[in-house]
Amino acid sequence: LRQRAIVIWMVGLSGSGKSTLAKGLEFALHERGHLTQLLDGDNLRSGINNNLGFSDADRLENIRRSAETAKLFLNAGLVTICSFISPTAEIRSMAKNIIGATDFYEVYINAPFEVCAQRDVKGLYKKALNGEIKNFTGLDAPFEEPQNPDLEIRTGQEDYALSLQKLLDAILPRITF
Ligand code: GGZ
Repeated sequence: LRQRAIVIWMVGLSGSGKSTLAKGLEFALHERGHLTQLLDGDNLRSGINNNLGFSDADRLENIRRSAETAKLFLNAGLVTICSFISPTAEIRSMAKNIIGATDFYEVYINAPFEVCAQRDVKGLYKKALNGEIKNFTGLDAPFEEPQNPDLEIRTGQEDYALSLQKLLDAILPRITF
């Protein structure tokens, strides 16, 4: 196997399509013989980050540990796909600093708040809008849009197949040589 390892850091609101695209990307890379590791809120917040919530400080620590974990997989040679809301410029620059700019590829999964709230796959937006969840990203917790991502995918405007194709087209040349 020949691959150049990088960290693909996917940023976006809850329900924007990060996890779905991350899983689709991982499958497509596996089909091509690549070795990958997927890191997301689900597998890290249930384990090493299980003492963290959604305050600003906890999100910063969540991303710090997640980026350090991603760096270990990067250094082991895996294409490491990270899917975290990563809501602020501060959080994202910390992740980039931990991983190192040359191996960090930032993808903004851009779907408007209204679209994510409309989808509401997990019912979280309904709860947040009813005041049952505090510090919800985009509502009463900040989401600063990435100003200069390496790639932007507009899942509100294009379907899954096209989004995944754009992601693959951008990533494959960066991990093959
Ligand atoms: C945002 C929340 C919250 C609050 C629970 N705000 O769509 P999901 O459910 O599966 O993904 C979201 C996940 C966000 O975790 P991250 O580790 O990616 O966030 S961060 O980068 O900001 O640290 C959502 C769920 O957790 N969730 N409460 N208050 N999302």
